[in-house]
Amino acid sequence: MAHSLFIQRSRLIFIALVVGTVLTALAYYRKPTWMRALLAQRLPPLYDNFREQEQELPHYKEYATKHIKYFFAPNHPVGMGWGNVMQDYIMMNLLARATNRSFVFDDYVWNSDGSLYSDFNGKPIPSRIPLSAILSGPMVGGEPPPGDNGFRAVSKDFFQSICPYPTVLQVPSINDDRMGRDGNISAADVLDIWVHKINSINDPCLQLGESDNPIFDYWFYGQKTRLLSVWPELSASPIITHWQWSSLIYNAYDNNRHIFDPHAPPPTSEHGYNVTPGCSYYQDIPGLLVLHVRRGDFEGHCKYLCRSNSDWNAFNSFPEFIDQYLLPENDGTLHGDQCLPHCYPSIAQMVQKVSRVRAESKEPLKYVYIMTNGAVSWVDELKAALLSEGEWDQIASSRDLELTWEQKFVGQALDMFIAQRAQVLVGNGWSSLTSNVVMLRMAHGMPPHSNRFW
Ligand SMILES: Nc1nc2c(ncn2[C@@H]2O[C@H](COP(=O)(O)OP(=O)(O)O)[C@@H](O)[C@H]2O)c(=O)[nH]1
Ligand SMILES: [Mg+2]
Repeated sequence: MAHSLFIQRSRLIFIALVVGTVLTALAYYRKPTWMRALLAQRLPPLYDNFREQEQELPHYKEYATKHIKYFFAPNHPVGMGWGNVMQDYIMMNLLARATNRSFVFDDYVWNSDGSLYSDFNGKPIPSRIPLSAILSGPMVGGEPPPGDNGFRAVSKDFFQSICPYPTVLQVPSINDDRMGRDGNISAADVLDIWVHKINSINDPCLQLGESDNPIFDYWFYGQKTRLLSVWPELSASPIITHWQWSSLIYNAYDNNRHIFDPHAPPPTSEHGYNVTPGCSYYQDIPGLLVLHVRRGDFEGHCKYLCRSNSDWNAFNSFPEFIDQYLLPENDGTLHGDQCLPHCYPSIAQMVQKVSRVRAESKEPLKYVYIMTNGAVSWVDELKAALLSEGEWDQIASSRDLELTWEQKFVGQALDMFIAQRAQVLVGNGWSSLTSNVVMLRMAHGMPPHSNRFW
């Protein structure tokens, strides 16, 4: 009896062991990459040190006892690329400033369901990233430039501790048809209407509706004629004049400099994290041509953009630029025929454009850096095609960067910073990521003709 019980138990243990091993192996080898990463305990970073610092900014003590008015827009776009989110952050900061309120910053939120991690094409990513892991400077509570009397920004947590019961302004109660997609009121006029409304509110604690659409919905940025109206105000705002990336980005930049700036002198103390206008971080890198090559989701997205006759994004259309996009309706061409080579150019089309841009550049271009979300093998093909058409001292891409685990998930900001310093940039007219770089380049005095488009 005891003997057969022993055999039974041993069998059970054996079966459990086999099933366990098979399941683990299956999970490891067959499950999506994010599951493997999970099993390997390579969970995405949560940037706790950045989050902690956001809660301890030096001005909080003083602000807690002073009568200061705040403006919080909790309705930044969610589940969208950093380019779109950055646009809303900038416009909302402009509004806070125009109404003399302290700007309240939140995270870069991919997924607002309260989770720590989300699945992005089979890979785990952080659901939210503290904004200070991407940026430093005035947007995240940094000191304002000398002589500026604006209030410093505060974190959402600080705002909520000071303002447990804020006045909530619902966006649809102010945004009307004139401000809508088919309206014709300019972005500057929309801001004026909001400034007027906010200035009529005495409550120092003010926020927009949490689940409202942003005041400037994403399509607004696709209507350049309406958006460019804010340029005078925007380009003079400290948020843009003193735009700064995070220490994480500057660190990644310094560690990878040989990839996009092969003849750079070794970093000096000037390359600290306190970047101010005039410091070399704001100047161009001689000989560097940066190509923004939007791949991935743009394959399908460009077809939609072309079919719907969409215009170039936000700040990609300064009248001084060499490359202008004429909407097909204005010249009678079929949408796709005219649009796709600019939105989703083939390798051959890119090689041709690069040759032209190089020939037209006033300064000699020697190195290429391809900033992209394209696949490694495809980028290799592009590199080879560029090299077969012209001699370059070096061609590298985003895929050649060596990034720490924390830097990996904010890599787009490093690419933007590199593009900011290119001698010449070829961008994608429909991309908000390109537009944000072009906007910073224009505000920091790069020549307009150095901004080119596919
Ligand atoms: N690292 C890197 N990521 C990019 C690049 N272009 C696009 N991406 C990724 O794709 C997203 C694109 O979305 P978004 O920033 O909204 O720009 P848009 O879609 O081009 O308007 C970015 O946030 C990045 O995650 C690039 O050049 N470099
Ligand atoms: Mg986008």
